[in-house]
Amino acid sequence: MSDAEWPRTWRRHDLADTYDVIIIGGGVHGLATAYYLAANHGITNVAVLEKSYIGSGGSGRNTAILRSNYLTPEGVRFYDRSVKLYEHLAADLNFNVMFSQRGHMTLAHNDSSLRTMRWRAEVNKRQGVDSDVIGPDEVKDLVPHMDTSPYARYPILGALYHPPGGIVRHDAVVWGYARGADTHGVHIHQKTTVTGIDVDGGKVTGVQTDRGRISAPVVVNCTAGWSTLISDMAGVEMPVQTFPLQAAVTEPVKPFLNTVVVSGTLHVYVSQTDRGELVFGASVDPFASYSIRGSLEFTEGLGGHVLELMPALSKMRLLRQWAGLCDMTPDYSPIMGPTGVDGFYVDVGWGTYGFKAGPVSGEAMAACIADGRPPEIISAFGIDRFTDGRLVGEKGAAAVGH
Ligand code: PYC
Repeated sequence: MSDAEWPRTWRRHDLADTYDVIIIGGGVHGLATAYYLAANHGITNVAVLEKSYIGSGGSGRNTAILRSNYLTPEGVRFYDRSVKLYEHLAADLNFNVMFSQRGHMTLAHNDSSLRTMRWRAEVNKRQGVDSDVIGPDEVKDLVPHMDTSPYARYPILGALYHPPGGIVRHDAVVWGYARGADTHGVHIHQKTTVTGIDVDGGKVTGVQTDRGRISAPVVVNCTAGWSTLISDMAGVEMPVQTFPLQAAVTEPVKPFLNTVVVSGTLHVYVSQTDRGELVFGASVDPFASYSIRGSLEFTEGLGGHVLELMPALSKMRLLRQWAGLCDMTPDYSPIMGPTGVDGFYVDVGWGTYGFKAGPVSGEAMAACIADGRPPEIISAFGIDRFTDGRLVGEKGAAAVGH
């Protein structure tokens, strides 16, 4: 089949003058919101505006780890709904997203980490999520290459083990939602930059773009990295700071690592892709920035920490490194729902948790827009919690330090 004959996965459209809903951001959150608006609520006169190409932001820069072993009941319920949606996503979208539920292990190297793991395991179990604390012998059974000797510099005292966690093919999730939304009639406009949001008498009326103005009674900010800049355009201030998060990938080798491994103490997480590469990440950079460049400091630190855990990897070569942008909120939970501007909604502040929340966020934001009020599953994540003092602290569930 020549390139010319290859069927387009989503179509190109002229920019219409008016839509019922404009979604800013063509990542998994924006595309999933568009898809569920159309598929679940019959709202199809929807545009997704993406300043670059779809999936070019956080959706294409994450390490594709899925899990629901959070710390708060609100967080566990929310991310568990996402895992459930991911379990059926390939069938729902008729697109192979390669979700591999290979288990997720968070190592404890000291007593206080072990205490947090036990706490998380209890909260998880009460919410019906499969998650438990295991000992060093079980860690060794699951990951034979791990140095579980008590004489290691950072001995492994145990781990929080979460069998439903795993990895997914992140591009496929983006493309699957894009194709699904397109099939329902949603317009996906790539290379379309929003330059302003029009508000009249406290109500949103449309957006300005570098391709012209569009009217809409509903505008949704589904961006990451630029979420404060977009919200500022509507006059809505977000308690968000943006930090880069770096990642790296090695050459492919034979499969040997069948579990996602996280060490918060060593600031590293690693999984092996179906192609055999190891994908690594670490903690967010220690300064606020919009840079998406990798740094030598990151690779040096990463290499040292990975070898503490698995000395056998010393000969592996890193092929690439990159960074994505993380919008951190004060409590490490997202900001979702309506704002003080009528018709202006936000789905932002994802920190390092954004990709795994794509499906549930799309489903919940679509319901919020269609019904005019946030569904129960996101009721704890409204922006007013920062003024009312109802924070949902999820720092303790982070894969690595922040
Ligand atoms: O929360 O599992 C996580 C995660 C991994 C990488 C970034 N966040």
